[in-house]
Amino acid sequence: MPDDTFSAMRQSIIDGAPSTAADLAQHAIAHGTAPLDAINHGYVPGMHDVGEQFARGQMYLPDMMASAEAMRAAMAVLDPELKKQGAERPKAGIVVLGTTKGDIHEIGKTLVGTLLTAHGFQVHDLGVDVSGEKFAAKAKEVGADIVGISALLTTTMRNQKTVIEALVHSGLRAQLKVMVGGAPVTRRWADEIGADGYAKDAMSAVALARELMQS
Ligand code: HCB
Repeated sequence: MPDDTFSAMRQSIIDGAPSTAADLAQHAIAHGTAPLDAINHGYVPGMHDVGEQFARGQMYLPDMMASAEAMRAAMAVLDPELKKQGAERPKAGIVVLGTTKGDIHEIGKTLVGTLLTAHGFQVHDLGVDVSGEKFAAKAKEVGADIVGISALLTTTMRNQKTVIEALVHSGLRAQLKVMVGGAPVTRRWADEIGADGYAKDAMSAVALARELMQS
């Protein structure tokens, strides 16, 4: 895929243009581009630009919402392509996934879920604004091997710890692994709150989940 297509994808996110973003995704698939390349080299860099412009006060909340819509439109095209691969694989493990209480950022968490599914994991996505109790109840219900907790705000990162505490209180902590991620999250933070691992992006989350299944 030529670089100018990746930059058009990036621009469609910055412009908050869902139909352009979706058309470019269709075009990429029709021309044999790996969906993950389109995500990693086109759309995600666009989201990063949006975040930086927002931080500098050059973009406002409605712009950021429009960009998220464009990302969703692209993912609606790419998601089924990514998931197709998962149906043909043996089950790699059971994952319960969600974004912490007070946090409505879902794009990164959903992408992690899609790639885990594409790599054979059975994923139960609880969505956004999820309490520790909900994580624990779902993990118990489905017999989770891994709980994946996303947080995009410095103010909601601490709720990752609350989820781990809920898992301890419900007696589940020793039976499963916890992985954390999200833009402000670091390996150091993961160690500090007693998570089993940290992943910086969706592909690393798949590698980490595989590793955690072996440990
Ligand atoms: Co939002 N927002 N936002 N936002 N937002 C951020 C996160 C800021 C960094 C922007 C900035 O200031 N530079 C900032 C947070 C600052 C901070 O806390 N330090 C911020 C803010 C301030 C806010 C509001 C408070 C703004 C306001 O209302 N004034 C508000 C919060 C609302 C709330 O949650 N209570 C808000 C709202 C929004 C929306 C609704 C407009 C929209 C979200 C829409 C949606 O998700 N449906 C939004 C967006 C889109 C962003 C940015 C621009 C992009 C986030 C994103 O989708 N990134 C973001 C800027 C940024 O992050 N650079 C900005 C792309 C994905 C692919 O990356 O990092 O989410 P990711 O996920 C990766 C990775 O972290 C890892 O894998 C993923 C895939 O590669 N990963 C995991 C994630 N979770 C994992 C879990 C695991 O177990 C393992 C790996």
